[in-house]
Amino acid sequence: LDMEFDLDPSFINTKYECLRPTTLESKYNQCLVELLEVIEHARELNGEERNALSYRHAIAALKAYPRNIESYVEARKIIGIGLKIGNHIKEFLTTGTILEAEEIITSEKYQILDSFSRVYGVGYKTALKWYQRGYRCIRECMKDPYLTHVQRLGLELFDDFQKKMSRQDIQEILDILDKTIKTIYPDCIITPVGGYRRGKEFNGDLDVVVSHPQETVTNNLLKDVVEKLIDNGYLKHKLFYGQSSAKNKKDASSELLSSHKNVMDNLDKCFCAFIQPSTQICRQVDLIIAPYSQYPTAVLGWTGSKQFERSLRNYAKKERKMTFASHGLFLNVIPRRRVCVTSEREVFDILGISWVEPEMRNC
Ligand code: DCP
Ligand code: MG
Repeated sequence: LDMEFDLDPSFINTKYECLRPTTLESKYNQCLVELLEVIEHARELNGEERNALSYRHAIAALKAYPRNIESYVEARKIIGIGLKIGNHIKEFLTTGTILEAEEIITSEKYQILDSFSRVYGVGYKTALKWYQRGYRCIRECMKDPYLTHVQRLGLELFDDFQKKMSRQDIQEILDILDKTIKTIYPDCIITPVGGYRRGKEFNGDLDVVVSHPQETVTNNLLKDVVEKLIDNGYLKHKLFYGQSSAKNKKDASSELLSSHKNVMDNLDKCFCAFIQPSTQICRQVDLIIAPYSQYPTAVLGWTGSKQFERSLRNYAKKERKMTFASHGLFLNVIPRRRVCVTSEREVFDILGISWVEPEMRNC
């Protein structure tokens, strides 16, 4: 009851992260957040997805909380912080740490599963399988006789993909993409999204939405762009190429798509291993093609964060009876009806959500 009065009004206590502006790092409860992130990740590696999800909600709420949490009672007033996580916070407030998180960090099994799961195209299931086969490092996994093509590539590119890109590294790649794409289609619109657009200093990959004012041009855009990038020697491997619609969900690419990007749109895309000329490091570049009419939702859907996108989809569905996806906004009537949008802002307006700057979508 007292909460509403003595808190910064920019903090909204809600279960929907998309209603709440969140910066990259919490000024306040960062240490607590980092410990809870360890437990969340351990749950994820253990296949306890629902449990992991409840940690993610709590973590997001703590990141957005505008002051240091000082008591258990205060913590429990926050939506998303229940008994379990409340108790972790109590322990943190009295001992300065969370024993379970400390134990996870030092556990050898966790460290190994964590590194396996960071291999491109590998989710917790494959990571666990490799662990159970007795492999303890990336080099040992490479000898596995059952590797898929993408897993082998992921293992070979592991060291390069682990290296983060500075904003300058990303600018270099964006300049190349811009020049290459515009020699074929001068009017293309090339928009960096993902963590880069949210202002992250260092990024593991670069996500780019490519569109063109002429709707029909996008039909062949992916093929033409990818061919050109190969011809020019930039694109070394295609990690995923095509459309990832619901019907592909059960095929071989399903773990790849659910581990790397849980993409639920049917936009053309190519996940590339891209040689950065100045460093000769292989970088992960994800190209997403959007027809002009889907460009606003593609940019919104690929800017993230993952938690922001998840909450946006849930908000649309539960509060507005709509479906939000990167390929469009729909009314959930029978038959489903597309709502035309011409800008990212318009999507917020239609959903009845206040505009959130990309830099504030870091939940
Ligand atoms: N995305 C999503 N749901 C997922 C995965 C991705 O909505 N399960 C969207 C939002 C992400 C964007 O795609 O921000 C790009 O995905 P990345 O995995 O590249 O995530 P980020 O760019 O946010 O972080 P980073 O690349 O630094 O890991
Ligand atoms: Mg990214």
